[in-house]
Amino acid sequence: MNKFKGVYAALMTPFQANGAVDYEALKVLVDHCIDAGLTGLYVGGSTGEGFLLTEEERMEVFRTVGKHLGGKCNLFAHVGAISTDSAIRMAKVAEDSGFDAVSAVAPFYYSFPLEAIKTYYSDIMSATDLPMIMYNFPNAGGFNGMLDVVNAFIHNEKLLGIKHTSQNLFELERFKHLERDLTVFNGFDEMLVAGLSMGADGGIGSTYNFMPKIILEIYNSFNNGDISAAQKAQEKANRIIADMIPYGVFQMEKEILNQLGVPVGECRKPFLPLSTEGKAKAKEIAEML
Ligand code: MN9
Repeated sequence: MNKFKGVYAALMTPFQANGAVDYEALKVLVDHCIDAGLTGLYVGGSTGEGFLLTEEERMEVFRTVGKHLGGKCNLFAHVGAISTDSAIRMAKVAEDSGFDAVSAVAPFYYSFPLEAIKTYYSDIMSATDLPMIMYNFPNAGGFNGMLDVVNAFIHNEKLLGIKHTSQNLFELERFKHLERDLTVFNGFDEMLVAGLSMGADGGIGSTYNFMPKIILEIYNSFNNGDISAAQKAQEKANRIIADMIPYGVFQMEKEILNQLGVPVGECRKPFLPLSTEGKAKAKEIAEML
C-alpha cells in the first residue's frame, strides 16, 4: 500500500491585516484541514501564494507547519523557484522540518531548454534525502515537456510522483503507466473524479482547505466503487467552484474560510481585494457549508 495515496490541501497562507504572514492563524488552518480527515498538506504552492512569499517566509511556513504537526500526517513542501539555489535552500529547510517530500514547478520566465530543466530537478533531488513530486502546471509556467523530464528520471528512486494540474487527463494516465509506478495527484479539484478514473492516486487542491468533507466524499466514494456517489459529490463541489470563479478562486477561498471562523485574511497584492458581490457570495457558500 502506497503511504502517499490520498487527498491533500494545497494549504493557503494566512496573512495579517498589515500584510505579514500570520503564523498563529496558519496553525489553526492546518488543524482545521487535518482534523477534517485529509491525508496531508501541500505547503507553499500556488494556493499558498508561494511565489508571493519571500524565500525566508516560505521557509518559516515550512518550519511552523512541520513543528506543529510533527509526524501527524504527510507533508509535502513546494520548493519550486526560478533559481535552483533558492529551491535547494528551501528543500533543506523542508527536510529539517520533517517534511515527507519536496515538490517543484519547472523554472519559468526564461523559457529554459529541457536540459536546464532536467538539471534543475536533478540538483534539487540530490540536495536532500527527500523524494520529489514534480509539479506539472503548464498553464502557469508555459512548460509542456514534463513527460520527458519524468521519463529521464524514471530509474531514480527519489522521483516519487507528479502533481498534475492540467486538464489533459490523457497525459495524467500516461504518467501513471510509465516503466515504474509513480504516485500521481490530480490538481484540478473540479476534475477529481475524472483524474481518479484515469488512475490518479489522489488529489491536491485549493478547495480542500474549506470543503474537505465534500472532497473526502468524492475520494472515499470512488475508492469504495460507488462512482455515482462520487459523481454526485463532485457535482456538489463544482457548483461551488463555478460560483467562485468569476470573483477569483483564491480570494473567494480565503473569504469563505474567514466566514467559517478560520481566519486567513486576504490574498497578497497584486491579487485584488474581493469585491462586495464576491464577499456576499462567499458568505452564502459558507452558510450553505
Ligand atoms: O493546487 C489548484 N490549482 C491552482 C491546485 O489554483 C492553479 C486547484 O485546486 C484550483 O485552485 C481549483 C480551482 O480551479 O481546482
